[in-house]
Amino acid sequence: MAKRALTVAGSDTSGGAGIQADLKVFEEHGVFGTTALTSIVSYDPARGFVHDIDFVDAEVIAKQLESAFAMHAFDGVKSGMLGTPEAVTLLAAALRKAGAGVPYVLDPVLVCKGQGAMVDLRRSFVEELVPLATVMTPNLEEAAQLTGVEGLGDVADMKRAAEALHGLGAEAVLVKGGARLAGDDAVDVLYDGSGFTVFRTPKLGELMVNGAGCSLAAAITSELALGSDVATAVERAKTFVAHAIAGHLPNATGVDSVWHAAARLSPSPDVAVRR
Ligand code: PXL
Repeated sequence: MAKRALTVAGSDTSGGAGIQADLKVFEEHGVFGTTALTSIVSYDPARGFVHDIDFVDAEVIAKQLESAFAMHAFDGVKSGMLGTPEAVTLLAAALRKAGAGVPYVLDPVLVCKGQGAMVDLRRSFVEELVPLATVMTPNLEEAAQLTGVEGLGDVADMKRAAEALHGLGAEAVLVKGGARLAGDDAVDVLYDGSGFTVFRTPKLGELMVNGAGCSLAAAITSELALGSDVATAVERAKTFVAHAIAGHLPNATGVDSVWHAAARLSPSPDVAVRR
């Protein structure tokens, strides 16, 4: 029988990130996807496509979580843009009720590209969700904000931040440098409490894309649901997303959308993930 995953996240109207990404990525992995929607992101063409976020009421999020967990025994759960402290608390309660056997991937979305900080969820994440995470996937800015380790600029800094987040209770932490560190490689650091794994992929140019972070966390969730260990899940997910980035689709915003089916339909010969 197919494995099942739940994403608790926002809707990205543009199709690259959010639950749109998560469902497409689950499907690409042969995992049955379900959703609990927390927010709806639109883009205002009259104001340079600035993000506009509408939040779903807490009681509506509660009803979705109750439905989803009552209907399915999940093999993986992922969260993305939760948006409000109430949504964080509701998800934490649902995860605790589901029990520790379900892998949970926390993508601690604090900011959206092209948009400043949303509601400040730092404390909620650290107190309520980090201790429940099988893997958490902060980017450099999120890792800095969640740990207070400012200005992460190299692999040593990323290792320190990963250790700090592990110390707050996450089983494993993937700090995503992505293409933002100096050098020819995009670099991510995984820490599982016993050792570090550094993943490198050749940078695919300087381009900004929408949806890479959501897609990576959804791919890790899929791999964990299918039975991979964390390091294998991360390596495969990185390969999947590197193809999705290489296959990016232009749109009017100037920030291209990742192409979630690229690994299957148009894989790039330039993609290589090294440990
Ligand atoms: O990439 C962060 C992100 C997460 N979730 C939703 C988004 C975005 C960025 O566009 O729209 C719904």
